[in-house]
Amino acid sequence: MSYVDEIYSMVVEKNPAQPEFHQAVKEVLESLRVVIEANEEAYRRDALIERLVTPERQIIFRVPWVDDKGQVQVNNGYRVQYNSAIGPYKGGLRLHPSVNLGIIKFLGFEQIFKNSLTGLPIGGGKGGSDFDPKGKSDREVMAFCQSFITELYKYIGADTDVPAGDIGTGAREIGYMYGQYKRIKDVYEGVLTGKGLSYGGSLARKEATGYGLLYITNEMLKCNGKSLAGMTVAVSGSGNVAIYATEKAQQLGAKVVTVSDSTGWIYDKDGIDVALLKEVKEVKRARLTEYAAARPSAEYHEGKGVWTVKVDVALPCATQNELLLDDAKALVANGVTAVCEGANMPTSMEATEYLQKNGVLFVPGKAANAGGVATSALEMSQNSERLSWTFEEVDSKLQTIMVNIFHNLDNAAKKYGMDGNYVAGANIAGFLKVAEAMTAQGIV
Ligand code: NDP
Ligand code: 2IT
Repeated sequence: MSYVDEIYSMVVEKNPAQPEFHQAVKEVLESLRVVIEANEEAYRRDALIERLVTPERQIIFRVPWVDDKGQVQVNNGYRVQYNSAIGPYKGGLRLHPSVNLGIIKFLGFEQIFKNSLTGLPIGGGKGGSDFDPKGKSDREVMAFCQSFITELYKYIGADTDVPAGDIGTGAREIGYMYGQYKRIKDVYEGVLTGKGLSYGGSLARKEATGYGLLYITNEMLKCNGKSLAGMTVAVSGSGNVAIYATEKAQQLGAKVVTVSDSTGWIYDKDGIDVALLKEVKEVKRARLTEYAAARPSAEYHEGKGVWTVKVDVALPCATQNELLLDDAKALVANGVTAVCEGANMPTSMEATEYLQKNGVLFVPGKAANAGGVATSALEMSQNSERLSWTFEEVDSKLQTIMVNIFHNLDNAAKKYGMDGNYVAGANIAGFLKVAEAMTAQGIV
């Protein structure tokens, strides 16, 4: 059996019932096969790939909190500190009922390569809880966040591990967590990113993931002789990533005709009204039915369906495995040009392969959504120097980073004989830097 196949079998055997984690490892290892086989002897001797797929540390803890009725609730908390070869652990905290160890490990594993691709000194980590902020009062969310940090504070720090937002964790949650960390540790440090602007947050962090997705999409289309201006776009999700992807796509001259949430989706033939979407989702924390009720040009549909709409570009920005083989077939049948992932692993492997085989330009999440964590690293820099940069400064650095990421993965794909395969390019380029740092630092 080849080294790659051995490692994949070991991962499946040692980590049962974690299908998303297996999927993430499989996708990366398949891309790395050519690199690993060329260095097999040294990597085997150093067990480099075994170390790469095994988290440095996994923390699982109880999170008790009291709801508004006086009832004690108990959730599970997680932080997987995956790889610190190139910097302190960095990655978001997901608050969603579907969270379990396998989900956090898949996200943490992806984060290693994503963070490497940014070119900034950040290692990979991820955390979260099966707590569902939806439908909870602000006081309940605060009670949960304070209890979560009362345990997690022991393991994080500005130079150790710097969590941030992800699904269900936005400015409100980061604020409550930051306050509790400061109260316990009595230090004012950049231990979390995505903070509010009045207490150390960075301008443009809120917009960064969605904007970054469009910067890389735009560059990729340009390098393939196409232009985003005038194109029609389908976005899924209606959270942080989806909202700012929609905003930037429209600023760049495209028309976004869909958004979705976990109950339904919108088709808006006139293009999504971003101000209204922000009002419904960011201010009222309401469902998309409210968007449809306020917008005559919008149709609301229950369930899934954004990938059935005829578009030039598809941007999955909700969650993992939301774009499956049948969705890929529908997109191809409708003549889609590009699919770029705003979410983490939204496209299944079968769907990705189908899109690539049918000539669709495909940029994977670990490259396409890296603008969020890259801007988090810029927030860390500002906190360290105790200064705040302007929106334009941060946004211009973000643009440069996203353009560089595209050229890095494009060049890596070409160098290894897989021209245009941006999945392979992203995995290889992300891996090589981490592997070199791990090798240089000895067996740790
Ligand atoms: P939000 O919580 O702001 O929004 C998530 C959106 O996706 C909501 O519209 C939500 O609908 C929908 N969604 C979530 N889970 C499901 C599900 N199981 N089925 C259907 N719809 C679902 O999260 P973000 O926008 O921050 O994150 C979206 C994706 O982007 C995630 O994959 C995240 O890991 C990734 N990402 C986020 C970054 C960031 O900076 N925030 C950076 C890089 C990647 P509903 O409200 O109904 O649940
Ligand atoms: O998946 C991700 O990259 C994020 N949720 C952002 C992580 C961060 O540290 O900003």
